[in-house]
Amino acid sequence: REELPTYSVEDVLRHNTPESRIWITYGLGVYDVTEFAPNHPGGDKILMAAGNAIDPFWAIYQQHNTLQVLQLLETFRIGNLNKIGAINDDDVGDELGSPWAQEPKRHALLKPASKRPFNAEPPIGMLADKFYTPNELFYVRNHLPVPSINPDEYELELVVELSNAQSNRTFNLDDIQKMPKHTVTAAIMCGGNRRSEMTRIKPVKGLSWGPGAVGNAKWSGARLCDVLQAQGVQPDERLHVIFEGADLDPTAHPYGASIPLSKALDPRGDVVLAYEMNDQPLSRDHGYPIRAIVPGTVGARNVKWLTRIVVTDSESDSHWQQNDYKGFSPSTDWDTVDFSLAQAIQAMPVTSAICTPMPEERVKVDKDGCITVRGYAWSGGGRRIERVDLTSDAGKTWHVAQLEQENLPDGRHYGWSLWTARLPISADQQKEQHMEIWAKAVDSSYNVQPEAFENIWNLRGVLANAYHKVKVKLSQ
Ligand code: MTE
Ligand code: MO
Repeated sequence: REELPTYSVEDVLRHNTPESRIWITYGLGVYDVTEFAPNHPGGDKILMAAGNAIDPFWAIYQQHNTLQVLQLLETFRIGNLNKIGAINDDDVGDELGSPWAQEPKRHALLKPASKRPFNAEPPIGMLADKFYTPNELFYVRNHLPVPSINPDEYELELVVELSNAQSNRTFNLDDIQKMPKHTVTAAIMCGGNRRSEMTRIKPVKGLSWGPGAVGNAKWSGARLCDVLQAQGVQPDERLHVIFEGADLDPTAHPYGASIPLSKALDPRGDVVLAYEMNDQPLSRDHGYPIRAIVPGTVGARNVKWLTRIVVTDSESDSHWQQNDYKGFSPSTDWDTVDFSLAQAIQAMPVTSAICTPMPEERVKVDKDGCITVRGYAWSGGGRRIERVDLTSDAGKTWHVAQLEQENLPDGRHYGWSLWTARLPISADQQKEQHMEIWAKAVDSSYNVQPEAFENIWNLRGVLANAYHKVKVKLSQ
C-alpha cells in the first residue's frame, strides 16, 4: 500500500466519467473502477460515487460490507488519499457564537445546493429506492440557521383572533403528545423542485434544485383540527392559520407562512402538528420538536420548529408568504413583477421525475429488448396519480408505467407514487446509442404535466413541472 502514489481530493474529483476514468475512494484508498463499472451488479449506480467517496453509499447499501467485496475492491487500488477524511471539506468549524455554530450533522450523500443556510437533496438515483424516503436522505430546505430547542423548555403558543374575541393558549411538548396521535403519509415538495431544468431555458432566481427536493414520509402528531376545535374555532372561509418557526432572520423575524383555515379544520385535510417522521422523533433539520405538516401543499407552508399558530383574518405577512413562492406569466420580469397580484402557492400541480436511469447513464438493453425506468410522481391537493406515461421516441409511442401507491381515496391521497416502466427499444434506437426518455404524469383530475418549460417559465423558477426528459446512452 505504502509504495502506491498519493492523490489529492481534487485529483479524485477530476476522474468522474468513463472518459476521464472513474475513480472512487474508500477510507484512505483510491480505486480506479473504470473497467469494473460495466460489470457492477448494481449497474451504473456506482457512478453516483464517481470522483467521490463510496463510504456513505455503502453505509446504505449494506450488501457491500463483506470480505469478498472488500477484497475485490482492493484489486482496483491505485493509490492513497493525502488527507484523512479529506473528501468532506465542510467540517470547517464555525467560531462560537456564530449562528451557524450549532448546525446538525448531515448525511454525506445530501448534496448541498447551499451550505449556509443548509439546502441539499439526495442523489436522484436513490430517490425511488424506497416508498418512504429514509429520514437522513430526505432533502433539507432551510432559509436560516437551525434553531436549537430544548424539549423541556419548548412552548407552542396558539392565538385565536376573531373579530369579537381573542384567546391565547400555550402547549408544551407533553400536551401535544398526549392528544390523539394521527399518522398521515405525505410527500413534501419544495416549490422550487426541478428549478435547474427551468433555468436552462432562461435564468431564474433561486437555488438550483434538481428533481430531488421532494421526499415521502409517514408523519405522526396531533391533528390541527382537533387542537383548533378544542379552542372553539368554527369554520370561516375568510380566516387563515399562520405558522411561525423558531428560526429568526437577522431582524429577529421568524420564518412564517399561512394556510386557509378551511384546510386546517378539514379532518380530510390531515394537517398535523408532527413530532415523528417515519416513526422516529423529528431530526433537527426537519423541525424538531414539532413542525406543521400540511399534506398536498407546497413545502414552504410546512413550517418547522413551530412556536406560534395564529388564527386570524389575514395571511402571514412574512416575506415567504407575500414576496416569494408565487407563480407568474413567462413575460413577467423583475421590472414588472407585482407580488401582491399573485396568489401564494398552496396545492402543488402534478409532476413526475425519472430517477433511474440517471442522466447520461449507460443503460443495457435486456434480452427482451427493453430497458427499465423508475421514478416518482405526485400531485398536490390530495389528488391521486392516475397514470404515468413514458416515451423513448419523442411521443410517437407511449408506455404506461406500473404504480406503487397507497390505496387511499382521491382527495386524501397525499403520499407520492413510485412507478416502474419497461420501455421497448427498437433496433434503430439501439444503433443510435443515444436516446432521450420522457415521463409525464396524469392526476385524478386528469391534470397532466405541460410538455415544455418555455410556456411555464417564471422568474422565481417555481412550479417547474414540465415533462421530465433524461438523455441516456445505450450499450449492448
Ligand atoms: N420552516 C421553517 N421554520 N424554516 C424554513 O426555512 N423551509 C420551508 C419549510 N418549512 C422552512 C420551513 C420550505 S421552503 C420547505 S421546501 C420545507 O420546509 C422543507 O422541509 P424539509 O427541510 O424538512 O425537507
Ligand atoms: Mo421550499
